[in-house]
Parts: sequence; structure tokens; C-alpha cells
Amino acid sequence: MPYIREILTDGHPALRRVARRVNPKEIREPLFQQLIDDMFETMYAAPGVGLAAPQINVSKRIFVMDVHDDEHEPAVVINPKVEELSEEIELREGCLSVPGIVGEIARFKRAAVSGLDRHGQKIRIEGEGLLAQCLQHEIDHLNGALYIDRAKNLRPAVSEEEKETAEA
Ligand code: GNR
Ligand code: NI
Repeated sequence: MPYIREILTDGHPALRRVARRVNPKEIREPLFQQLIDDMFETMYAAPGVGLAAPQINVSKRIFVMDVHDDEHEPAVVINPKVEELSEEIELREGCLSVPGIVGEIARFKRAAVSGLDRHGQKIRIEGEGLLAQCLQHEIDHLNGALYIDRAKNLRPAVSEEEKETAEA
């Protein structure tokens, strides 16, 4: 059964490590599949639209995401690689590892990421809006970066809109 793991918050050294690539042979192991299930469980419980393995103290290049739109299914991406990007725009952002805070950050409007899914099959995810933003945010986590490192106007989430960004 999947269970909810503890989400680390800013200040924990595990959030600052560069996560290691996953050996594709490891993907079909039961413990690895459990990890993915636990990541979804933890993300949905938070609630959040994405979660990277380092946030639950697993230094591996894996993230899960569900932006809750009709075009994009929930996804897990292992060993992600950014394939193409577009012009930058400024977006409001939050992070489960920096609870209650929001700020503005420059992100590419469109993003495409390739990698492996939970069966070890090649996948490619492409889009704009929250999907593109989330892809970039999760890949930052795998590189030990947090959005607060380059965000502007960091502040406690006060309005309903800001609270939504801060938690989901
Ligand atoms: O749940 C989340 N919401 C969010 C909102 C705007 C930009 C990025 C995000 S990702 C965040 C979950 C999280 O911290 N993933 O690492
Ligand atoms: Ni985050």
C-alpha cells in the first residue's frame, strides 16, 4: 500500500544535493514502484501539482506531476531531459518545501521534457502554462535548486489566489 512520506522543507541539506540518475534496470523493482506510488500519494495529500524525489529525501532523478487539466494525464518522469524551450515569462510560484510563501520567477513559457515512465518506456511531455512551469520547477529540485533562489517579491501567501499557488 502507498503511504504519505514526509516533505522536507527549506534548510534540509537533501534539497540542495544534485540527485543521481536512475539505472533503468532499477525501474521494475517493487521498491522502486512503491517509491513512485508513495510520491503520488504524498503529492495528492499535500496537495500539490508536482513532487520531486529529493523533497522526500530520495536523491534520485524522478518527479511526479498532475496539473489537473484535460490534456495531461498524471505523469512520472525518470531521468528527465529538457528538450526545447521558448521565451521567458514571469509567473507566480510556490513550493511544498517552502510552505506558505509565493514569489515571481522567470520561466520558459513552453517546455518539453523527455525521460522514462514507470515502465521504463521513453516519454515526452510538452506544453505551456502550469504544465511547463511545473516541469521546470521539478527539474530544478533534481539539481538542488529552489525557486526562492531566483524569485522576486517573495512574500507570505495572503490572497486566496496566492494561497492556492503556495499549496497547489
Ligand atoms: O504544488 C505546487 N504548485 C506550484 C505552483 C506554481 C509553480 C510550481 C508549483 S510546484 C508545487 C509543488 C512542488 O513544490 N513541487 O516541487
Ligand atoms: Ni517544489
